[in-house]
Amino acid sequence: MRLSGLFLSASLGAAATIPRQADNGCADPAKRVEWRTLGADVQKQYIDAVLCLKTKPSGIGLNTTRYDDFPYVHSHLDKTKLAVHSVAMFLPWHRLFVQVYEDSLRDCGYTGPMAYWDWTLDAGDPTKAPVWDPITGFGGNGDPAIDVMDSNMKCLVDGPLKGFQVAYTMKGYEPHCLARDWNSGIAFPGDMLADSYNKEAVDKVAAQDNYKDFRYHLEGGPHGAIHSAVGGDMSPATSPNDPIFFLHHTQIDRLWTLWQMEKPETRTTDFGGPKTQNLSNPGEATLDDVMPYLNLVPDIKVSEVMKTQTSKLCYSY
Ligand SMILES: *[C@@H]1O[C@H](CO)[C@@H](O)[C@H](O)[C@H]1NC(C)=O
Ligand SMILES: *[C@@H]1O[C@H](CO)[C@@H](O)[C@H](O)[C@H]1NC(C)=O
Ligand SMILES: [Cu+2]
Repeated sequence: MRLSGLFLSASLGAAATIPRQADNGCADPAKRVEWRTLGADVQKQYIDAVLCLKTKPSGIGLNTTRYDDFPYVHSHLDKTKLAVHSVAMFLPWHRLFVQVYEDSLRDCGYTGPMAYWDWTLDAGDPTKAPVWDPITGFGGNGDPAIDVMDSNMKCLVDGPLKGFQVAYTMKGYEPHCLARDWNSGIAFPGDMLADSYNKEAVDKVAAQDNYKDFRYHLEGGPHGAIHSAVGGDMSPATSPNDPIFFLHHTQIDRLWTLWQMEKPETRTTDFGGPKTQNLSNPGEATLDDVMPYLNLVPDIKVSEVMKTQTSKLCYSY
């Protein structure tokens, strides 16, 4: 099921008032797969759809492209009190964000499965991960000689995304080349913080027995490590500038889903932790909290996306 059709009447800032529905709307869940299993033809189709998003108009009234809507929304939420990181709604917020991106790729002709990057498979040497392939992947590290923004923004020099222009930095509208800066250019090349996202690290996260601790360790551990290790545009809150963001966050969603499926009766309703980033008074999050999307899709309650096989979302891993 495609999500966009359900959300035709976005109204400014309004919370979704769609009543909770019985979970019988997902007869045929779409299976999401690891990037390296797609095969070269489907990988090309995926990346062609990414490039296509850069040719479509914004869906939220910006003067930039559909692709740029994603880093814009993601970064603007982090500048406001409506934080979606370091708070309980980190996982459900990104779950829907990734779904909206998938729907956009489909509008651009992508017909293959939604793909994730299972970085545990590459923890031995993350620099050799198939996602960086210069022909079938997203290209590799940025070139230190091309540091256009004078701030660890090193342009890609290979792959189909070479020359990919993104529109936003944390300062606002600042068009620039897509940049990567593995290990911030300092640590030894093969490392890329892999100890934080190898199998042992992920097993430790998966061993947490409640949502609050699971979210905390997943976000601060493997999730944050990949953002830092890739560097460049992947480091600031404009990180959806790098299309690898979405393969990374599909993997994060996968780990949450697999954790939920271990005890579906309790874990598909287990939610909690800080509601806001205010350390002195964070408040306690609830399933009725409304997640903000700045018109990318209508705002929606956390409870609506706790399961991946409903009338709203319909996929499996
Ligand atoms: C697009 O909007 C930004 C402000 O967000 C502005 O700085 C920029 O000049 C605009 N670009 C064009 C081509 O109109
Ligand atoms: C954080 O919470 C404290 C205590 O309720 C409050 O005084 C303060 O204004 C809050 N800070 C922000 C930035 O909202
Ligand atoms: Cu994020």
